[in-house]
Amino acid sequence: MPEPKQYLNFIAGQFVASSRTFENRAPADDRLLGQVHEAGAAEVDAAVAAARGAMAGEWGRMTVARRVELLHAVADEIDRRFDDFLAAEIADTGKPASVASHIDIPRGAANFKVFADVVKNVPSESFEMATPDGGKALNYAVRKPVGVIAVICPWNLPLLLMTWKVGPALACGNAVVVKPSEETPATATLLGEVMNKVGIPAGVYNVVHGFGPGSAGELLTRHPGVDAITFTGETRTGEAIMQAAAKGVRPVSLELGGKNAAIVFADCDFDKAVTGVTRSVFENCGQVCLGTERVYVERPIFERFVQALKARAESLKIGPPEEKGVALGPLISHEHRAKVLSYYEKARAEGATVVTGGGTPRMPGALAEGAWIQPTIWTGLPESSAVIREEIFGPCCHIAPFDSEDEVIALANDTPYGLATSIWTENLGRAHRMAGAVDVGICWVNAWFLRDLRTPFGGSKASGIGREGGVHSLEFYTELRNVCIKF
Ligand code: NAD
Ligand code: 6OD
Repeated sequence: MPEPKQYLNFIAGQFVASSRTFENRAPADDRLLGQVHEAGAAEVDAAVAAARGAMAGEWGRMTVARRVELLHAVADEIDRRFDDFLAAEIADTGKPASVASHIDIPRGAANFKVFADVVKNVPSESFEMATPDGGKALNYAVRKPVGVIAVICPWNLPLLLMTWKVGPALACGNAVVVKPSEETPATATLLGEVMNKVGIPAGVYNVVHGFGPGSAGELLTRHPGVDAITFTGETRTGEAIMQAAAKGVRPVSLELGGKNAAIVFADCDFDKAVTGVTRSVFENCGQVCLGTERVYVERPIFERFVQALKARAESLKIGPPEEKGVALGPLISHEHRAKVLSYYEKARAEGATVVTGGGTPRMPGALAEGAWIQPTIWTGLPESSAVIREEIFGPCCHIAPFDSEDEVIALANDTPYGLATSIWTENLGRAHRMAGAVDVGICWVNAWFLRDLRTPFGGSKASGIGREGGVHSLEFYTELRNVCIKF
């Protein structure tokens, strides 16, 4: 049994303890992984001061070429320590090693390389103009770092979503203070070791641990030394962060919740659609913001599709991260399981047909203490049901039939959220029509969670503000300055 770890804050290149700690437990079996050092006002002040110091020092003067070189070195060092990152991520989240080793950790490294290359290659605009006195002026735009960026992260894809912000922020020359989720402190802490190893100057990357309200999250987002806030998490938390950002008129980038629809037409490639929807509903135990919780299937294939998805759900092997063939880990915590199970109860109370699941699996030995849950499918609920309207963030979906494009567009768009949709059809014209009609930031056709990091990523309506990815990240992480020279 390994010794419980100490998850320390990382401030100005040093690992820093604090007087208050809280437990980090593994969702797979509730074992104690270690003690997390909660940052108070003193640690948050120190982290912000370290970041400001870095901006005023070597980092602020560094050439783009050197910054790019360093960020490539960060990615290479994550790759070199792949097994350490993998072990840390699967202990904190309980997700299958097969998932974390294909998605979370490789993306953790890629996020540094891709944005370093974007910054290296991005052109700037220039306009020559005639002036009233018969002369000329040349306008050109230059990108400057914004300053100190607060990065507030969720627990579902901890390294991936944290580096998705830290990569572009650093590539653009900013310094960051990261507040990882209280549920998943490990990989952000480990990244501090990587930063020191490759020679990122002290203060460029800082980590403060803790909770949201009344803790490190709120202290950081309210801190006057923070110039901008980038946040991924629940829509309600996004509202609180936007209020904090209003003081000082600081920019926010918000990647928030979703209630995403999958739309399956009778002309789809049936097996591909079933495989795709199985992934979009159940991957990461349903804890992906882009995941599907509402499935609409064209009536001629409705019954066949429900039975096929049921068979797939029942074939998913539930088990601990390292076990071969496991497809479904636990939920992140007992608290989150209680929330998801409350929706399982609501579905029953509202008269759903429970096609499969609806409860918790029996797990052997120590695993019986984990936050396990059954993959669940419902049919027969009215669209007004809480299960169809509210984000659950678990391995579950409701399936309803539809009869026409217009009907399914109205159903898919009838939600306060607007994050992602996946559409399954072999009809090209229909694919384009539907992609134009659904009110979301990301629309996949015959795919799901297929990512090209150069593309705009974000949500409409209550799913977020702003777009990140490729050059779109530069819009948030840089100030674009126009220089006008008369000659
Ligand atoms: P959460 O909002 O509960 O917490 C996210 C982070 O915010 C945590 O670090 C938390 O400590 C911090 N926080 C909470 N209250 C705060 C406050 N008042 N001030 C400052 N910080 C505060 O979200 P979660 O439960 O960690 O993640 C799940 C949610 O995230 C789901 O709603 C999911 O849809 C969403 N999500 C969205 C995206 C996206 O790209 N749109 C990606 C992943 C997750
Ligand atoms: O792939 C990404 O860049 C991204 N931001 C994914 C978000 C997943 C949400 O859980």
